[in-house]
Amino acid sequence: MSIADIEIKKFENGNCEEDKVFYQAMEEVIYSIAPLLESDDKYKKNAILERLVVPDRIFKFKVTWLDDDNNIQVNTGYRVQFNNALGPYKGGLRFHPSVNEGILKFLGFEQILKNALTGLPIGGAKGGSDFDPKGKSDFEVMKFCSAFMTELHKYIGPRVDIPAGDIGVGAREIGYLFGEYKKVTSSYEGVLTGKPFMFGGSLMRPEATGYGAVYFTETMLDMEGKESLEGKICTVSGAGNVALHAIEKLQQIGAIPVTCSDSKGTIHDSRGVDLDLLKELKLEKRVSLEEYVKVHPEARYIPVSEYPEDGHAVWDIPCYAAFPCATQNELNGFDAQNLIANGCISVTEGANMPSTPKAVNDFLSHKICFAPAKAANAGGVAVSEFEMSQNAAMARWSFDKVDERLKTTMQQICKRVALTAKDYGVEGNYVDGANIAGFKKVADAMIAEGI
Ligand code: NDP
Ligand code: 2IT
Repeated sequence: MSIADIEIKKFENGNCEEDKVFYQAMEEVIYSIAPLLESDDKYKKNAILERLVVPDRIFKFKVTWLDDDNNIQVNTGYRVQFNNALGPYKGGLRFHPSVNEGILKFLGFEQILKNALTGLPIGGAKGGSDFDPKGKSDFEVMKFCSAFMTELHKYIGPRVDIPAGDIGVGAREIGYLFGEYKKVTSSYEGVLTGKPFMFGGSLMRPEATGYGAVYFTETMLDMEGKESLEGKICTVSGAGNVALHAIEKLQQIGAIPVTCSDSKGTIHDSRGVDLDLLKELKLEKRVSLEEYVKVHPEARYIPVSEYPEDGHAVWDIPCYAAFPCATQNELNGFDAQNLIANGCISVTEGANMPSTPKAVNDFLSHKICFAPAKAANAGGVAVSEFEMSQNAAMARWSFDKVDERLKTTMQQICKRVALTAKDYGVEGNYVDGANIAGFKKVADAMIAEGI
């Protein structure tokens, strides 16, 4: 039995249904870091793994609010403060009906290692609620955000824990959350990132995750001796913050993104996605992608119901590089086989853990350049940290300065990950490289800080 198998056995008992995604994230890390644990027994002596997989604390609270028909609504709110060895707790808030403690533990755990990879002084956290912003009026979203922050403000602070956005939480929600925080604490401070620019948000924070994923991919392709993305067909899933800005950056560098998707269906526009239309539909009107083909009847809309249950339409479309940017486990073994068969050479995870373990194994065994989420989508949280720096210094950085720093950060992460993989005998495996490099940084800090 390998060292990784032994470690995994220890955690198997607590593996309930809700914790499945958390367990999936943890298992990948444990297998990756086996060579590190074998190379130095200080990690075992200090019980780093046992300590790292248990959150420092989890807050769970009731959120009561009044809808537009004056009905009382009740949701559950959470904040998982996972690890602050490297800096204050940092990570997004997700508002989606599927949110539960297990999903937030998976996201918080990934966030620890992702934040470590940025090289910036930030720990890992995640939070959110089972509230569904879809179909709610602005006023209802505001009332929910106020009620959520009435409780959350007790646990956060600019030097304690700094939330940001994630699925269902963008500038609108962050604005309402900030307003309530200000009201209940009487203080005006950088307690949230992803704020609108007019009250302390960083330029380029909205673009950062998508742009960063493309910067990472360009560096990875260059290091692996592959052709660049220029002139190449790319497929992107999702139609939210990360997907829209990945598409935008791909277009800027001369690639041709031909797809996007939401929870109801996929758009395939072989001439290249109309980004202005997409932004109008998703950011302003907040409607289904089905509307896209009313303006562009030559594009194809494939509803989820018309595609076989074991796969997703986006990954059936031939491409040079794929960018899953929607949600966890959206790309499975069936999809991976489709991508590989159709000649895809590169997969970059814009979303958190969008590929199932089977898909990841298939990519690695077929020598696909595979950029795992905790490295490839770290641009969002990196620019969040830049926002914290600007707020603390009462400064404003220009768009170009943020962009330059984001690009450098993504290049450095990519190189560190590739180098670590090489050092531990798994050259070209960015999954192991990212897990080992991130874990080592946090673990060494935990050891230095004592128990
Ligand atoms: P958004 O809420 O802006 O967009 C999410 C998109 O994904 C929407 O198009 C949504 O479709 C789609 N989606 C959500 N759930 C599903 C599903 N079950 N099946 C198919 N499509 C789905 O979120 P973000 O773009 O911010 O986040 C996307 C991913 O990126 C998440 O995994 C998030 O954790 C990760 N991420 C986000 C960062 C950020 O800075 N925002 C930073 C790093 C990672 P619909 O509108 O129909 O629900
Ligand atoms: O998953 C992520 O990295 C985010 N949702 C962004 C976190 C942040 O604090 O900016």
